[in-house]
Amino acid sequence: MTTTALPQITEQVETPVASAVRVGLCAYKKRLPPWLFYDSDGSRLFDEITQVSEYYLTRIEREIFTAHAADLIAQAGQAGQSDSLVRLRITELGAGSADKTRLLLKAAVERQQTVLYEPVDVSASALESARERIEREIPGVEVVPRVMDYTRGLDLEPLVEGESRMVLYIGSSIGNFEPHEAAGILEIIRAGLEPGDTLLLGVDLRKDEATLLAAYDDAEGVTARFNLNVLARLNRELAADFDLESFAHCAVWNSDKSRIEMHLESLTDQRVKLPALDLEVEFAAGERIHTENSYKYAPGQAEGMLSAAGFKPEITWTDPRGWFAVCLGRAE
Ligand code: AVJ
Repeated sequence: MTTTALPQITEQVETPVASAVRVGLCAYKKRLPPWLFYDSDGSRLFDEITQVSEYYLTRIEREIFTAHAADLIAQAGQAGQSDSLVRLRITELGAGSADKTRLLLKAAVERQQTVLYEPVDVSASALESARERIEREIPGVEVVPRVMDYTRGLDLEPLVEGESRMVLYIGSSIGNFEPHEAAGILEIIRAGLEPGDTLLLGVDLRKDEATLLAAYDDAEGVTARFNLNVLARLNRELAADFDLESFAHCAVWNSDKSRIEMHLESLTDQRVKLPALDLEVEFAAGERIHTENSYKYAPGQAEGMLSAAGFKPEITWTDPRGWFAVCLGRAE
């Protein structure tokens, strides 16, 4: 009998972090994708951002939910003529700490006594802590976490008889994506739903430049730390030697594209080693790494995006100044 050795796998496949960093820092215009922000320090810093006074997005969306949670839930549950029989199941994309969601979950429990809540996230640990906290704090909510990258497809549990699904995609999370990518994500969501199900989309609206810039460059420097943390993460995970003192946070309003951009600007000519990637990257003084886009929408634009993806926009709730919009679309 002869034995044949299995071929040896010599080349390691890179992790998603390593390959995103290699692609982004080898490009002519250097960039890093915004999902790299959210390691455990970055997620904590983002929670801190949501409490900074200049960062109006979270506060205003929460005010909208505080004022309208009951109408919002009633409207979503109005799937047909015999609406009193429809039970909502609430699915949230990119749930994070799910703080504002509580207001909607409480309103759902008031309407139907119990509610099944399915937070979807790529991080199993974030979902687990959200589950414990929400089940402890809101009796009547059963939390069933789903670990999934929704940008690649939405593979949800089928509903039971008499249920309708309400998907929450709030916090202007969609604003991180280019318009064509955002359209694709809404189509993915629609494909995972049945006619009559709903999508609640939260988007940040265009407003004066000073307000926008302050929200992404707060006086306390929390957003700067959040942005710079991506370099600290590369130092931790890829043994890189970024000197955090020689890069500066910068926020820019790009009016043509209607987006806030975040960059990290090199303050000197320098060379950075990334041994885990077997790579050295040169920076000229003033050269930037583009780390995030945060699109700001015109009134009516989110409704147009919903229509294009196969949802009928039903109601939009906004704040008195028109800074943020929450739109309910129904799958057709
Ligand atoms: C979580 C994507 C909505 O774009 O406002 C906050 C992330 N970046 N401050 C946003 C963020 C800088 C945030 N989103």
